[in-house]
Amino acid sequence: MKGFSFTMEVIIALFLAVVVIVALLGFFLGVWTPGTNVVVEQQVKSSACQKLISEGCQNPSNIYTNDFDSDKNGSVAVGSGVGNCGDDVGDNLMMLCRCYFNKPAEPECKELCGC
Ligand SMILES: [Ca+2]
Repeated sequence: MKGFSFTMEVIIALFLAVVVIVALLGFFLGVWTPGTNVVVEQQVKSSACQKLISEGCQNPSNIYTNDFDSDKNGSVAVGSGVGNCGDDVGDNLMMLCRCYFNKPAEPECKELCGC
């Protein structure tokens, strides 16, 4: 009987350990990673907005977001096109506003940058 109870304790301990590991993995994969992406998006936005402001708040589609897939087409290529998210129009601030910050129109995008 003592052996049985020891086995049950081990099973319960293992079960709890697995639950804790799964919870931690879920936290890191499900919560932490999107949090990191949001930080990156904010960094790209703030540096692109600084460029927009330094150029007198002109056309956001002329501000390129280097090394960031702003038009969400799966590749990084600068360009001043404007289109739907997923189209290969070029990674620029206007597409960043449209595809990541829910600001599809140019005045909204400028406002997001504090222009
Ligand atoms: Ca792209």
